[in-house]
Amino acid sequence: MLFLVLLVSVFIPASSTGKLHPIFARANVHFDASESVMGTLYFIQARDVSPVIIRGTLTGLEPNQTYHGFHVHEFEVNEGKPNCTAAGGHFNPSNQRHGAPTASLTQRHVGDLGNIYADQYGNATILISDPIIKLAKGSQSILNHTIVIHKDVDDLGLGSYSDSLTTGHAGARLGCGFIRSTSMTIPDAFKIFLS
Ligand SMILES: *[C@@H]1O[C@H](CO)[C@@H](O)[C@H](O)[C@H]1NC(C)=O
Ligand SMILES: *[C@@H]1O[C@H](CO)[C@@H](O)[C@H](O)[C@H]1NC(C)=O
Ligand SMILES: *[C@@H]1O[C@H](CO)[C@@H](O)[C@H](O)[C@H]1NC(C)=O
Ligand SMILES: *[C@@H]1O[C@H](CO)[C@@H](O)[C@H](O)[C@H]1NC(C)=O
Ligand SMILES: [Cu+2]
Ligand SMILES: [Zn+2]
Repeated sequence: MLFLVLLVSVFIPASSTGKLHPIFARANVHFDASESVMGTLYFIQARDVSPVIIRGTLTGLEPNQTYHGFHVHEFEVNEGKPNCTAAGGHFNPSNQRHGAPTASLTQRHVGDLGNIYADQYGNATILISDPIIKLAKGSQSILNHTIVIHKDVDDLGLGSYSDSLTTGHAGARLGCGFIRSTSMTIPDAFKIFLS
């Protein structure tokens, strides 16, 4: 319910918070080096100052593995059969350390979205609101970058591994998808983001 209020509020114009001008994107997520589909993610930013909301379902994750690192990585991948290694490192335009999604811009990579939770069947329902990634033009825009799902949990930079401050020690790349700008009607957006 709280989220519904938040979501409706981002659709309602208020001159003090910038002009309503929703931008949408989607990512067709595939297993690494495979045509096999993991799911579809939708992104919306309602106005320049709004958070980006990510909604979608991913399936086929290993049952009972629970948390999986979830980041925007730097480079484009093929949309039909992605090579997730080719996505490069975390999207990090302001050259910061790896961190938690709740951290400020100087304490995380722009692409650091933390973890997604997969249930005992290996399905993950994603509903994330992030204030740092953008769809609007600018250095923090994730359009034309790639979302990556990892095998292991992201330690948010708090672990003592050598790669905790670069990758969160999140391990192999299970799947990924290129984040492409897309158009959507407002009724369709309500269906996707309020379902
Ligand atoms: C996947 O991308 C990596 C990094 O760019 C590259 O080294 C590797 O050869 C690629 N694999 C295939 C099968 O193209
Ligand atoms: C996952 O955990 C549930 C609950 O503990 C268990 O019943 C199920 O067998 C587990 N599934 C696998 C594939 O390990
Ligand atoms: C997991 O997702 C698959 C694919 O969408 C679906 O067929 C299955 O019913 C889901 N399982 C559960 C328990 O939600
Ligand atoms: C994304 O790529 C498309 C096609 O190459 C290009 O037209 C568009 O300007 C790019 N968008 C951003 C935000 O880089
Ligand atoms: Cu990653
Ligand atoms: Zn990172």
